[in-house]
Amino acid sequence: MSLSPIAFHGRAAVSPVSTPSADDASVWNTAAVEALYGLPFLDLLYRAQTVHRQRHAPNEVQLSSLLSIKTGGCPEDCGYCSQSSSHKEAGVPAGKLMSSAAVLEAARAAKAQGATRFCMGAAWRNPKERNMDELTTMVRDVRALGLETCMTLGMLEAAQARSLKEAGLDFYNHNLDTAPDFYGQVISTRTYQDRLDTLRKVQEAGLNVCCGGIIGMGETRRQRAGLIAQLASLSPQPESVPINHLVPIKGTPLEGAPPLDEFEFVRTVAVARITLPGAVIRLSAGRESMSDATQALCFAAGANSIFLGSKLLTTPNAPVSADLDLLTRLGLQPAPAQA
Ligand code: SAM
Ligand code: DTB
Ligand code: SF4
Repeated sequence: MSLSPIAFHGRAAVSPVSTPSADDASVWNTAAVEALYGLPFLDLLYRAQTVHRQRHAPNEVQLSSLLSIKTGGCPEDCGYCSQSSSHKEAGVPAGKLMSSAAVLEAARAAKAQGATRFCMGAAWRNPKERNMDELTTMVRDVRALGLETCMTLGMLEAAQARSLKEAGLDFYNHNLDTAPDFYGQVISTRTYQDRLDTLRKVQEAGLNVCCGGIIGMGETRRQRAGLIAQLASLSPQPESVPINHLVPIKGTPLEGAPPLDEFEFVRTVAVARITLPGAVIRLSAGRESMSDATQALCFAAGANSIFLGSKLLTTPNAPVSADLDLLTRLGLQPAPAQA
């Protein structure tokens, strides 16, 4: 039996906010994005769900798996991160780069669990030349399993981005993290411009860009809007946009960040969906402490990717069985590979 849409004959009206057409990034300045945030919650969700259905399969969620291939001892001082050598109290010891054989084994396990993309993260400011052979071997091996590949290794030189692309890398993750006017309160060891420069090199190498940020670090709503406006203004817009909820980690400067209203997080997902209509929006860190209902609202707001696996980089993620159960309860299907 097919169901027809429910007609509504009452006082129908969605609150007015002009919606720029398609991917017209130039119109999404901070004020325009902040106006979206200010919509009544249900109007915002309706708009986001409408955009989502125009560009994406409505009931599909992309499944990625994450592995820390080099943990801890990072020279950067990102205030949220357990892996910075400035945050020893967080208790994450510095490790060495994993062997490509061990990475391949982890990728096999991720595929068996249902992931279609394997993301490899390293606690580096940037990869060294001496690491490149091992990194390109990892990419080739994981690609040969039939998985999409993603890496996040810090800043890249143009030649490094090209080598990774030639090896078969599909996506490079490098986040803007927050708005330019809040950034300096979170990180002092590299600039916003450094990040934009790496993103340009990644894009010029022909890699798909995965770029997003963290919500809940004590930023204002205007600063959240500032982050989304930056992401929406990237040209071309990123193919993948992780929206992380801060995981407050003991021993980091942001361990005591003020709690965020969960609806504000859902609003951020919706605003990202509307302003980045073609991107896959990844409901990224922080799901472990979210209720099933909040996650379902995030899917309704246009999130269509999650990390599957019981660990992120250094913090726990929801158990695989619980995630697969949630998808089943919501009638959501794993999406086919994107790249
Ligand atoms: N070192 C590389 C870099 O920073 O570009 C790659 C790894 S880094 C851990 C990747 C991203 O994870 C960061 O940009 C940040 O957005 C996110 N992240 C790290 N710690 C987090 C936390 N405690 N809560 C939420 N997101 C976090
Ligand atoms: C991203 O934006 N989020 C992921 C991935 N890119 C590498 C990392 C989340 C890390 C959460 C904190 C941790 O486990 O250390
Ligand atoms: Fe290093 Fe990345 Fe952590 Fe920043 S987020 S301290 S660059 S591992």
